[in-house]
Amino acid sequence: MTDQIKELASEILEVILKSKKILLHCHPYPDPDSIGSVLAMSEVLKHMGKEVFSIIGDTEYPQNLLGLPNYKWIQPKNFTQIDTSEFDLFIILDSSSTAQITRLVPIVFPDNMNTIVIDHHPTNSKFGKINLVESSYSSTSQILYELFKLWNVEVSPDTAVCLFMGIYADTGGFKYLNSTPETIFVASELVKINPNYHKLLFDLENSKKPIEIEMVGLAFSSVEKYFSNQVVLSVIRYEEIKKRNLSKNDAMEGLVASQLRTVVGWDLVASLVEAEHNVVTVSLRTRDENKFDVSKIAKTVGEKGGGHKGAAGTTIMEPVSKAKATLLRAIEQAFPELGKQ
Ligand SMILES: [Mn+2]
Repeated sequence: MTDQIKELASEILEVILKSKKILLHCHPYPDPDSIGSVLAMSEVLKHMGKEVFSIIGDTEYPQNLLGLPNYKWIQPKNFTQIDTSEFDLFIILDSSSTAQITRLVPIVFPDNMNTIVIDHHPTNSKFGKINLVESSYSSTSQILYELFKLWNVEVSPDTAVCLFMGIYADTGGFKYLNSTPETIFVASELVKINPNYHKLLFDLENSKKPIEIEMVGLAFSSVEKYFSNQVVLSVIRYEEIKKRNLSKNDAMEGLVASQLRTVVGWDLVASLVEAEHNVVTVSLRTRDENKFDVSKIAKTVGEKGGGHKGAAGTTIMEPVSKAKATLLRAIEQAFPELGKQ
């Protein structure tokens, strides 16, 4: 537990206790850490007698997380569809910038609404009134567990399994370097409270739709290699998306960077999907985050980029061939050693 958490825990609790109606949101394409931390925080706040309203945000609720307890608490609304004047507090979880709240409009928080950011992304721009950003933590879920302990909140089985799923997913099942003894200790405490996580993990990893496999196939067949095969890209052009009449959600299934990374020697990989005309979503991964911090690329290229050393993403507003060139230039500039061993 860090000194910062200990210091901010009481300050955050004080603001919560003073608030009546609290807003929570999920970031676009929400993962188990986003959803899990929102559901866990919801339950704890409800227990404190607070009125809580949680919104899914810009994208849909993921099919592979329908087994999470109380998922119906999350309303199918985005930030533009709510009346912010009703809320005195917005607790912003697992989001490194306001673009992770909504990409539909620029965000200005009204004066009546206090804001608390709780996150673990090192690229977090600390845009809240209170900012608890712990970049050494595996997940927002892990931060929440420690906060709840400091608040003397009893973690219920529902809350426990939501936090466990967040930690599990954000550590890649305890495989990433962000998984520490502390992470596994917290996970173990959560599993003691609720040991029934196996079905949820099965559903998380085995809820694919046929279109997802088709998109993966499309991505794999588009692989291009650069810098002596150390850099590998998969590229899906807008024509392919249009031809299939895909939703943006389905198009994003073509982001296969984590699968490209499984190949020995493909040290820095990126997956590009032009889901809308001249809007290219880029997902970056590396096999060696100490050598190739891909969040540096995500931050310098395109818009609204960010993430972690080993896994990051950004959006480039260019036709896909131009976006590819922009990306390769940035990679070469950031890591001139590529292709030269
Ligand atoms: Mn997270």
